[in-house]
Amino acid sequence: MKIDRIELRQTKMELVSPFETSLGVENYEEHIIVRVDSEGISGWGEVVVEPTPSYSYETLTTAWHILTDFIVPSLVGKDLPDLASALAQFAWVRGHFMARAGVEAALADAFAKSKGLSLSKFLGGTRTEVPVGVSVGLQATPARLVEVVGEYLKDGYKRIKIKIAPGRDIELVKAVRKEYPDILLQVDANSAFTLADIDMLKQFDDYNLQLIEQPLAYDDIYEHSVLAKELKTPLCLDESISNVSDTKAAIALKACTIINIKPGRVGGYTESIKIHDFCASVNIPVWHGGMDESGVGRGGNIALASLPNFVLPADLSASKRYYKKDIVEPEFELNPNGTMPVPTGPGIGVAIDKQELEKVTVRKGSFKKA
Ligand code: OSB
Ligand code: MG
Repeated sequence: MKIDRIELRQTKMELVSPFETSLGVENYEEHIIVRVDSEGISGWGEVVVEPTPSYSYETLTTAWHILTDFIVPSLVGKDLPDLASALAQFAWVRGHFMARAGVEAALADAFAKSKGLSLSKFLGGTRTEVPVGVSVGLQATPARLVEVVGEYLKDGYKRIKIKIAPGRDIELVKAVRKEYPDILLQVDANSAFTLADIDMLKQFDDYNLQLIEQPLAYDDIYEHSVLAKELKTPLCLDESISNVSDTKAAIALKACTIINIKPGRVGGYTESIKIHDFCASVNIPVWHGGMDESGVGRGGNIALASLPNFVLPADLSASKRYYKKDIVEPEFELNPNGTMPVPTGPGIGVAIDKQELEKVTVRKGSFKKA
């Protein structure tokens, strides 16, 4: 496929409600939408950066720089037979996983469309629907959290993840469990604790949690292995895992028994599938995380989450859980059984709402071979 043009759009979309985590509060999501035009086909991807280097070191500015100065010039004008040969053009770029993943997503969408395949089939997916849950931010009070959880359960979500932070931790779990003793429940700390918090963390063992996500430092594996020995609740790593090598280290050290996969965090679908396959080979379940994507990223994520070892419910909720109006058509909606349907049309399987995309665009660049 000849890469005729690449377009980048920095977008700003207002969340339906502020999303607070131990990292801070977000009112908007600001991402970069990538469009790859090739021989009459457009492939779409999403760079899931945030404005600040908090969850990851990448920011909107670093991603724009890496994309426009290195990755995009390595592709435009080239005739590339397959996804692997396209990725090889910028494999020399170290790190900058979100920037790379957004471009891989757009390329994969274009290659899948050129073969008339859904992205799910193109990536090796086997499911027709994906079990999903919802990630619930910190709320003003435990009572308000219980109310918000109740609303999501009413919407049909079968698994609830709550964000925790120092001083807003075990009390939140107690409050939710009191009202909902039997739901699938898990917590995510986004690296807010240290081993000094071990006595508090041990208390989670009394509340039948599916897992505790990333309690300790974002770049740590060893201390998680120390903590894991002390807890009955399974540990899951998010921020600490950037590639399949980290995955092997974490599993060998028994730092976790579950892995959260986000293509943006690990540099794309190809690395995600390596992690998925390795985990399957050693009986470690994985689940698909989320970065509050628009429908562009969500479509790709759902396709990836249709691979067989994504067994725990994903952080891939309906469009309306995040945005008043999504930038794809149709928007993503929950099935009555609490799953998300895997689109069967070519590529990500949803159309881009060009008018809505234009409305949320704050910066645009179009790149062709000079
Ligand atoms: O830690 O999983 C996380 C969103 C932004 C950054 C980090 C995380 C999250 C979420 C949201 O939990 C998951 C979603 O997209 O619903
Ligand atoms: Mg997380």
